[in-house]
Amino acid sequence: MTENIATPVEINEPIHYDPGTIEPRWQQYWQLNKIYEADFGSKKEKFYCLVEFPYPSGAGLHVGHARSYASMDAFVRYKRMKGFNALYPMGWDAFGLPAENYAIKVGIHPSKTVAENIAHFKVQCQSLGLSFDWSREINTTDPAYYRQTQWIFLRLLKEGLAYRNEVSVNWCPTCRTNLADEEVLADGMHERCGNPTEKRSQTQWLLRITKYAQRLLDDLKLVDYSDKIRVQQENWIGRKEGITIKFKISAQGSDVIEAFTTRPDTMFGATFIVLAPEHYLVERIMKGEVKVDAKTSREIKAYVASSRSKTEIDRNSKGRKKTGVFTGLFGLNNLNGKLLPIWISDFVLSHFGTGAVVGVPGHDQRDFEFAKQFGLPITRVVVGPDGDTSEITELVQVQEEAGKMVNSDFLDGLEIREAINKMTDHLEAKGFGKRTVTFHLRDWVFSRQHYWGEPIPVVHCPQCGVVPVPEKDLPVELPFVEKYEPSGTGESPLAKIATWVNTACPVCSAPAKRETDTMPNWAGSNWYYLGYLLADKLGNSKSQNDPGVAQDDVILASEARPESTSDTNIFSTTKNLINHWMPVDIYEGGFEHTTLHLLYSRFIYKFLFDLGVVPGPEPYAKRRSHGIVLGPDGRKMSKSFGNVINPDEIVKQYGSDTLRLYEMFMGPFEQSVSWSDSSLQGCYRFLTRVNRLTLKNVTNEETPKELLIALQAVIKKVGEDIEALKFNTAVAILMEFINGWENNNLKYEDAETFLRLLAPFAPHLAEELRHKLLISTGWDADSRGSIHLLSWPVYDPELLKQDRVFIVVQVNGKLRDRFEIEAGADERSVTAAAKALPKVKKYLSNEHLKIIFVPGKLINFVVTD
Ligand code: ANZ
Ligand code: ZN
Repeated sequence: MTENIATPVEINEPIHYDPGTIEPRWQQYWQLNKIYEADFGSKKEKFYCLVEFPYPSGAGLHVGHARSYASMDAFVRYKRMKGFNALYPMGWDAFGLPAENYAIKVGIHPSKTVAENIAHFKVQCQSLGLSFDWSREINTTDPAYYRQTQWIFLRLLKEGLAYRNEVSVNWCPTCRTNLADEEVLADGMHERCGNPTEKRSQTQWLLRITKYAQRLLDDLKLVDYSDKIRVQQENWIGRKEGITIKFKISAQGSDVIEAFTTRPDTMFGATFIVLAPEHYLVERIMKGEVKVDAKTSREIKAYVASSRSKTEIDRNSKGRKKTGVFTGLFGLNNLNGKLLPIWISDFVLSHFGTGAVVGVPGHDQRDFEFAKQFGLPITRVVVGPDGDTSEITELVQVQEEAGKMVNSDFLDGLEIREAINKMTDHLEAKGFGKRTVTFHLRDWVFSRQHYWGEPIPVVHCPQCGVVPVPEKDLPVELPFVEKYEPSGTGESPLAKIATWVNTACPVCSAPAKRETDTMPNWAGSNWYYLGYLLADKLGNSKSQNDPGVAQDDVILASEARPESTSDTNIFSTTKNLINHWMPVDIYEGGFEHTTLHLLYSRFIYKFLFDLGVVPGPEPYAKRRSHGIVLGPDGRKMSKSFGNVINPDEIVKQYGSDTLRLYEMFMGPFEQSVSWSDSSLQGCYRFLTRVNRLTLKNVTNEETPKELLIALQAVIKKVGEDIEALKFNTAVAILMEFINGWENNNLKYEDAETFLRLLAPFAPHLAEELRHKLLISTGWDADSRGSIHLLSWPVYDPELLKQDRVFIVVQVNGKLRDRFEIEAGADERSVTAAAKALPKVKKYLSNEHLKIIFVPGKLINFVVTD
């Protein structure tokens, strides 16, 4: 590998930092020598670093992508130098609406725009010098790739985890398409087009993710996610323990209502029952199966119709004006024989609990608002703060966490917690209710009525019903279409291609029709971390969807392909590979994907685990997320604000090393940061100085002791900081170090050590300078290959001990003393030394001492007495 250096560096170049010349040269060298390809035959310890693969939009790579990719690139480069066999792959999540919408607008086939966008993204990634292993590139729209996506779907179907059901779906009248909940913003607008959405009912494919809800929650214990991410997962899963209570409906035969509550302690305070407009009893009333008078029936019908257009937030928020209709019916409270009027109101959600609520207006704010609106009685059953037992009249209601029960028969005097247990036991013993666990998580609506997605591989046969396409016939390829417009009826544009839709039933050979729904754009990213491992096995099959092929003579690759004889399950033939590389060691990406994509891919991975395809229950051992890069004005970057920073421009002006370094230096990795040109220029100046110092201040004489000691501290700190994803402080200490270099010379070896430390952050310049060092000195280094294949420097602990710093000691923020200690000293030893100082000691009472410690700099004792 080291023999064929493609582009030797000229020795007599001027001392001028010219990234525009050196960067493309080294990029080419790295690529030719394949230095970043993971070794799939290696016995070295593996390290799998995953960053979220982009949707290749027309806008190209933005500085947010660059923050993630460059930082993790530094991390991976460091791991390689630490001796790991690292895998850092990249690919394209290329199905989805934008390409389709663009096709509708300008009439260019999505496969064409996607290919162009990918080419552009790839050039951008390469111009950043990212060390991706391009030999494992994947593309979710490649038939060879989505063949596996379809295979997973068929297995889900086989296990009863994919099913069809009539569901209430979000409908965007503008895009004329159905949407998943997560595509609808909090204000009810469609995430992509910004227009209002509605609800309507349609048969859809769903995945039974709820069956995995408990495991998705429990297994968070097995992984290392940052707290914020873990909490997002927990909240979305939303496990709640409570009880479902039965209420007989008076004068209506056998009908009962079941209501889910987390507060059975308050049941003596129940004064009404409320049903969601979608509740089955409401449906029965409207069909005339449950009798109410004609006027009420009309009112109910009108009310149910009007609630259709409201969003969940509109319906359920506290403080919104409550609406509703009284049904004229009553439910029996078994506890005290009281009759509770049954109302219908849209603040009750159909898909949470049982879609029916016991109204306890004394202690639940939405119930309170409802009771006020309709003049329903309000009963106190929990004693308020300060022993308040008066009637409840104020508008402000709290759902209390603690308090004693009143007006509640056998619960009187008990604390809420005890009362909940006692009541739950009582209701269960009497057969009035049943302990229930509910989840916020819903089954996942998995079909879209769109063209640009993976076809769902089933056939509808008039005799046999829904028939899966046999695995050997996968992939079911997307045909080429000329018209992409949604049909507007809610059907996919695929429904209009007769030659594709009409097929034979795989079971009985009778004429049958293909499913025309496609998968949502989350489907391909469910398993892409495995896709990289199989990239070569997936083959580089090019799509047959050549835009030049006319619609009528569509040829599907699956038809043209000879009868497949091999194992249809690629996963089983690559088991060793998967067992070796999984789980992903670290997964990094934006916060916008830490709820759904993370949950969906965890679910699919668990399913694959149950099938025996993967070695463990969790795909990602560790997950972190970077903060957003905001515009220079502190606002989110957006075309409309005119504050978008284009990475290409920065690379052109300053070089990619400066951009990379700056994106790591800009602030703590997990925090959002505003773009700063002056800080960017500071990074450029730093690299310019490194360039000059390496070419001028290097000799064959020993490095001065001070500087050598300082270098040991840098080795230690940069390594520790990278491990902790503290890229900004790692860069800061490199910057600090060169101040000491300015008036001194470093010996070759030590200069090279510094370059090794710089290599993860500024890979081009580090490579260039080391190369120049080798050539100009004739010095025989241990290897003449790339700096990125050298080992990470090791510091000398003896020398490090001699590195001393001054610590400032404060008490309540006031300077009291300072003292010298070895640079790496930890909080415990610094605290002990500082406490012993006479000038400090006299201010410290031993109790209530809070310590603020800034390593290497300061300790502040906060005495609160
Ligand atoms: C009686 C009660 C008394 C409730 C009380 C609360 C406080 P949280 O509150 O988030 O834990 N609920 C049940 N099903 C519902 C539905 N389909 N739509 C809207 N609200 C519904 O969620 C549980 C509570 O939400 C339940 O407990 C119920 O109100 C309400 F002092 O029942 B509770
Ligand atoms: Zn059939």
